[in-house]
Parts: sequence; structure tokens; C-alpha cells
Amino acid sequence: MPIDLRNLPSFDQLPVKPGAPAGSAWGLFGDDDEYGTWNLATPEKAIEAARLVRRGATFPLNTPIDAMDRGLFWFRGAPRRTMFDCSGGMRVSYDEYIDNFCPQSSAQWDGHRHIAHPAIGFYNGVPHDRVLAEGSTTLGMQNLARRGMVTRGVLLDVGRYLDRRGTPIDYHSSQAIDVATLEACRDAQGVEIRPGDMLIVRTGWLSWVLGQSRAVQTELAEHLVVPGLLAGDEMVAWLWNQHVAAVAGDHIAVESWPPVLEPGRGFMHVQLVVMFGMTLGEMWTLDPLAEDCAGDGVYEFMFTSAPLDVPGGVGSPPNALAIK
Ligand code: UVW
Repeated sequence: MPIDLRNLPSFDQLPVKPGAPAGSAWGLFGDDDEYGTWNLATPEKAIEAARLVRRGATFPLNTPIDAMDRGLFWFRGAPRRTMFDCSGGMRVSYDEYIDNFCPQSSAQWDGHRHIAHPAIGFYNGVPHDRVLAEGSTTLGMQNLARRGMVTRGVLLDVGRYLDRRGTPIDYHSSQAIDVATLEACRDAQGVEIRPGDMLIVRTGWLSWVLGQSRAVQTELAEHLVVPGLLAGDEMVAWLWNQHVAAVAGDHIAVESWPPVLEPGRGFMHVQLVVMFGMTLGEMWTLDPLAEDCAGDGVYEFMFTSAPLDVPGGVGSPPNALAIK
């Protein structure tokens, strides 16, 4: 369905579909939609993005798939690779198996199947049964994989902004970044967020944690606290009202971890993934891109991502590029 990026409902106008849950975008992109807010990354956004390529400077945003091979990501172990001679011992051709590969164990998209509301199901009101049925691919990663993900990207380098302000993020905490800080960072960088953009927030957490000793990492794995966005009503409304196609970061869960299960706060994944249909990018490698942006003062770029085409896939490495 054609999308008019100048005429999207504000958060206060949701839901647009009678009977849909409060604050949900269900039905906005069609009753059978499986792209969610990525619908906002229109062909016009791909053209806008391509115009931002000036130097050909390219920044891959994946993180090595074994980066969390320290028990850091407590329930998603690193994969085991086995390389073998597939030329019958003639030593001319090799393949490999990657066992125990969790597509969400390192840089990842949380796809539309990753999060459900226990009582009402998945994005767009798809019930649990339909997603969990044997052979079901509903809401799987194949949708975005086959569509291809291209749009204008914007980096908010909150880690650097707060460093420069003399109030660095405490990486060994669940420090929560509020809307005012995101806006102040955006303002300091002189960049606009436009409908259909890919919003990327850098905290600096990933490079910090990968540089820690095994002892610190083990302790962190046991009591996982990670900075991130301040989950809650204000952030949810702000993210919707920016009309971004998706949001990503270099930290563990987009929102600060662990979630605070109190009225007005809560587990923001449910609101973003289930109610908006917004995929979430986590643990992306952002430092080289951020260095470049700090160097030339340009925080916008062409963004591309080619998730794995796993029918019914829950998540995927992003295989994302930022190109300036
Ligand atoms: C965690 O599980 C910490 O994050 P997510 O579910 O967003 O991948």
C-alpha cells in the first residue's frame, strides 16, 4: 500500500483501527501487514539515502558472531564452527558447519516473531497459535530479507555527547537515556530525524564491554545491567512521533536492562515490536561510523541491511552498512 510520510498519525491518534489495543499501529499498514514500521522505508527513502553517498566511506555494522563468547549473553551462546574437507580428503575444497548458531547472539535484528504480548499475541494481532504452528512463517525474518532494507540512517552518538558534556555514561549500570538527552544530542550534532529513517543510537557500551577483563565480563553476565533508552510512555510516544522505520544501538536491548516493571515504565520491547511492528537492532558495531561522523560532522548516511532469509526466522544478524 502506498505510504504518505507527510500524513502519518501521531501517537495520540493511535490506534487507527477500531478495537485495536491502545497505542497500537495495528491495521495502519493493512490487516495482513508483516513489515510493520519498515513500511515507512519507502522507495523515496532509498533515493534520499543514495543521495547521501559522497565519499564512498563504508561502515559495516555487524559484530563478530562469536563476540559474546564469554558467557556474556547468558542464554545465547556463541556458535561452534567446524571446517571440513568436502573434496573427499583431496584437500582442494572446504566447507563448514556452524552449530548452535543463535542469530541473536551478537549484532542482531529482533524480528517481529521475537516478542509477543502474552495475552494478545504478536504484531498486528496475529495470535500465538498462528506463529507457533508447525511450518508457520508468519511474521518471519524472510519478509524483511526479501524486501531489502534501505533508507536514510541517522546516528545519535549519545556516548560521545555525554562524554563531551562531562557526564559520561556509567557502562557498569542500567543508566537510562531519556528523550531530552536524545534531543539534546541530536541538536548538538545538527541533524534532523525524518519519517522513514533508521535511527541508530550509540552508547559506547559494546566496545567497553568487549574490552573488559574476563572477570568483569563474568560478573556482568551474572548480574546483567546495561545502559540504554529509558523505557516508558514518553520514549514510546517520541519514537512513534519521529516515525522512524526502526531503531538500533550498540547495547544489549535498545532499552536499558533490566526492564523496570512499574506503571509508566515496563518492557518497551512489547510496545515497539508488538504494538508498532518496529524491529530492534542490538549490539551493532558503531565506533568506526561514530569516529567518522565526529570527524566530518555529518551524522546522516545511506543505510542498508540484508537480514538472513530464514523462513519464519525470529531474528538475524543485520548485515548492515552505513555509507557516506
Ligand atoms: C535481551 O534479551 C537482553 O535482549 P533482546 O530480547 O532484545 O534480544
